[in-house]
Amino acid sequence: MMEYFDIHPEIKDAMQQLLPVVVIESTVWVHGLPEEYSIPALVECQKIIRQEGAIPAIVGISDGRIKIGLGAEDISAMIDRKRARKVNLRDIPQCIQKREDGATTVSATLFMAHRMGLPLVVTGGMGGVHRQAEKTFDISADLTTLATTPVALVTSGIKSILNIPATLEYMETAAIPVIGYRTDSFPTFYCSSSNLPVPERMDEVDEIAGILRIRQKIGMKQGVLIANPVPQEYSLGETFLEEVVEKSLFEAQEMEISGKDVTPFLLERLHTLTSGKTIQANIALLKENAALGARLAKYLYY
Ligand code: PSU
Ligand code: MN
Repeated sequence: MMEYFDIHPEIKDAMQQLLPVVVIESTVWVHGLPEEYSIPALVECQKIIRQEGAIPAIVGISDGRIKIGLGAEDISAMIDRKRARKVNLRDIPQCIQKREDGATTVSATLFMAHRMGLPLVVTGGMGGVHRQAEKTFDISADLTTLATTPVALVTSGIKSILNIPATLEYMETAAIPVIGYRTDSFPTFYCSSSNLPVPERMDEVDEIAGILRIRQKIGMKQGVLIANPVPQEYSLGETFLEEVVEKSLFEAQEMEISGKDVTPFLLERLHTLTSGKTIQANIALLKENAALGARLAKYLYY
């Protein structure tokens, strides 16, 4: 298996010494944020993780090699080469075979973390059941992968562009536990709250870590979603957000955007329609998730 992996020496060392490692996906930096924001935000997130006493491991595919522990300069180079595809779980082998660059989504990153024996992944907001999924069948592989991969995922809930109640139902069916960190209501990425309750609320990191440990010991195979709301001061108003989401969804339909292009398109439209407010929220929540991920990783061992 290691034939296709390049593991950064720092990560190798950390794993040998059982130091806390926080795995970070790469699609958000390459396709989810404009470059002028993404690289500084990534540098900031890495710094936060280190300050909290853990080691950041960005995962992606470069020239057909699976990389565990990319640097911000590698992501920047990947953006400049402009050929990084968005790699879902199913795309990994093809990306390797064609020696392409690939930015890994949550689904691909969960898989890689699990193969490495690393217990925790951080993102902004994971994918879910899309609105109108009953017609389009658009359900993110993030969900199906989390249902079958025992890794903890720190996210700010799911994106407001999705069908949130349907995604919560899906997670109940798939036996994915959803833990609200210091929140009673399920956060929806740009919004710190929704009218939907979280199935579990936990206020302390060691309590969450305890649950992860029990799950590992009794051999549960699902991942765990840890929902960490965007900080209040960056949270967008629900009505305003709904308005711009509806508008972007309409545009996507008109332009016949489908498949993996849907999410990046909608994020980009929202960034424009909110004059950058969603970018600020996105960056703020990524930093929060990096910090929480690092604090949590310190309680976990491989
Ligand atoms: N969170 C963000 N920005 C993003 C994403 C998440 O803040 O760009 C990406 C993640 O990589 C996630 C992907 O896995 O969107 C989901 O895409 P889709 O809906 O096509 O499965
Ligand atoms: Mn999709």
